[in-house]
Amino acid sequence: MKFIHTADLHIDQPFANVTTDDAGFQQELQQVNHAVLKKIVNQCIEESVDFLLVVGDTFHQARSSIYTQEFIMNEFKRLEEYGIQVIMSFGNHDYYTENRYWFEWPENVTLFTKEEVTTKVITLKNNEAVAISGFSYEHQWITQDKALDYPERDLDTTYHIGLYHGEIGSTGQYAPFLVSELNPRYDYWALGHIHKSEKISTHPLAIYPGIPQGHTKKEKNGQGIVLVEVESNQVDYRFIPVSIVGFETIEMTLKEDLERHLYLSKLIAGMAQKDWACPINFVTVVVKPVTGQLMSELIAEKEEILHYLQTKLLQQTAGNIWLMDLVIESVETDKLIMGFDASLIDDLSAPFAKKDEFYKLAKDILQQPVIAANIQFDEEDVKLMVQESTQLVKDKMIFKNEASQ
Ligand SMILES: [Mn+2]
Repeated sequence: MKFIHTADLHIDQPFANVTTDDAGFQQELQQVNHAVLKKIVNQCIEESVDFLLVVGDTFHQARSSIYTQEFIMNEFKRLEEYGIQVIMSFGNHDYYTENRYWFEWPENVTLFTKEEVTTKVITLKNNEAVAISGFSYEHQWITQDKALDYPERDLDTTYHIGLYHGEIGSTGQYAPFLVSELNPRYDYWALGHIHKSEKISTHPLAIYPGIPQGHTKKEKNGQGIVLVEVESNQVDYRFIPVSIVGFETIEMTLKEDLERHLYLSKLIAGMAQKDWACPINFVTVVVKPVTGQLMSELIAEKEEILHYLQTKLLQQTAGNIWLMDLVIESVETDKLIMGFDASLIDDLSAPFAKKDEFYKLAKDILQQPVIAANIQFDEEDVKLMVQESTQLVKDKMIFKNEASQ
């Protein structure tokens, strides 16, 4: 038995913060999500798999666009021509509602549409039978652990696979489960929901494929698909990257003796000449100025410098690089910020860097239904937010201070 496992395509999610008015580039970006699904379908055909498992959050929206629906169904039909089946469940983003789909799902597609765990049996070309147990979201949240609802291994079929879209933990809104609860007699647990590629257990083999295509800089660790081969008791797997847009962060240093008229060209050349992994790369550049003077100047003109570099890089690399952000690193100086030591700002922000304190402060906002449905902060987000706002306060104060001198 050979199959490809994917999840979390989020196929109608746009790329965040692409502010360019370069129409060609915008158009190229609009094709990316579709092109990623085409790559997955092509892989299935090239590897002559028996079936494709799609474990939730195929659509980013519960109400998906008609064009997107048609596109996906046509891609699945392409698999039908090769006798490849598709087994699909719905996640917290695309939770299943009947009558939301304007086309008939192709005949090679088997859907899980119920929140209860059910089992479907499919037959492979060699006549071996595979039991597949799983569930779909019918609501945005599932607070119950579903792992213990899975049936015993089916003894009448050659293989048994579990589909599970959810998070690891003892409580949570996304069908929280414990790894130890996954039935060890299943041949494979196909997981979804976590956007990072990770094998969470070897016996039984349980894998999060990660997101095939990230849409924000936090989602840079997804490989997206797993190719799995099971022969009697032997299970082999490998991740296959399919992303078209990559997210990268690089550091560049501006030395003291570099002449002013070379700054911008040095930044552009440094980025344009690098070997990037993906056809399109969303890059965050951390600029390390060596003097406090230069730092203040860069900060003062950051917005315009950023816009200039974005435009030039898109032109010079024919859409290979989108500069997401310039982070101007602070320079350790003896200079006082508005009469205070620079470390004072760090001291002030320190309490908010603690997770509990942040949630206490942001509780009212985070409990608003619209926000709760769309925004979740993990520890890393909170840390980054505190860091960025601390830096912002410092930048403003240093600049004001220097301007007034
Ligand atoms: Mn999800």
